[in-house]
Amino acid sequence: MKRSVFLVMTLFLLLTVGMLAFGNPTASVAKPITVYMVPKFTGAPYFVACKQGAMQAAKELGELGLPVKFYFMGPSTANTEQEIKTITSIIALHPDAILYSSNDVQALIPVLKEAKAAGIKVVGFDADVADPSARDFFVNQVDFNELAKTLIDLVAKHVGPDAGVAILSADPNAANQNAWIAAMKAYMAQSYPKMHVVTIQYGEDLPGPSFQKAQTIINAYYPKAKAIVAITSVAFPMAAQAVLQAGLGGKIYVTGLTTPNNVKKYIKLGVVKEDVLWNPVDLGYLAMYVANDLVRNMMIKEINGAVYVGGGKLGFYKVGPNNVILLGKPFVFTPQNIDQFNF
Ligand code: RAM
Repeated sequence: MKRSVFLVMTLFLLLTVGMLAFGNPTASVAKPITVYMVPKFTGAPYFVACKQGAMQAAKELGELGLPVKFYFMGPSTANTEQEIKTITSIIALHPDAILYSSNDVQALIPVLKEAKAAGIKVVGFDADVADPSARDFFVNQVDFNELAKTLIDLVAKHVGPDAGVAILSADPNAANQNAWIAAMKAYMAQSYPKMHVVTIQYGEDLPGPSFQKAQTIINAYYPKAKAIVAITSVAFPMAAQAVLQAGLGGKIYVTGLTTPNNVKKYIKLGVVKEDVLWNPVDLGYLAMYVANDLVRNMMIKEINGAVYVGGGKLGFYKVGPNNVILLGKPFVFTPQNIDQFNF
């Protein structure tokens, strides 16, 4: 970032916060804003971590004189219909912003548009919908191609460049998982032309069905598939459990995306060697800052037209095409580092 741009941003932030917190003797604290976070489902450590990050940001903003009333609401397990109902009920409460992670790439579009039409700022995080005009911004947790490279390089390293791969996904209509699958296939074709996807199974982000689909992979596709890449936080521990129960630990390489606490046990048992993710706490934190900046009109416009958003302690983020803000890079948890993390 150019030094002048950085200086302008710093000055802007100091002035805004200074004005809101100290500058106005009659009202040193701004009017509270109300923000609802609607995850795909509430009952998983992954989304609890997102919630923690959002709460942290809300607390910080409050301390800066920018109070936020924060609510976390959604279906307890993955369910598109319930998610739509939740958002419909929230619209009736007229909040300032809704943060969503969509179970389905299409089905939420009308209800998000309804929220926007009602004057509510709509910010996606984790999983988007297909129509960018249905929301204001989307906070993307990780670059699709970097994530694909990280997962597929691990498969190549442990199983070989010609490995048969079984993918265990979430809902067949999940935007994030489908984008990662496409990126993994493209990266395989480019870097390991003999590697191939043997099957894709969908466990709907539910523990029971994910476990069953992992068993299907083991019973119907092993040894053609010697790697399972489980790309939902719910499915990965289920796949590890299925491989353990089948007595195939070390024979089928299992990796994927989940919170570290979900796979510590399997790492200790040697069934899992690596777990890949990003920081879900930071994801919720950044999404909350984006909502705040949007509602309070605190986005920063640079001279050449680029827009930046202030992400609190995470720094400034440039808004990309289609109003997507990229959080960062994938992180690999290994037997050596996993005990440093507790989420
Ligand atoms: C699940 C959800 C979420 C995804 C993580 C990795 O909990 O499907 O959208 O980002 O896994």
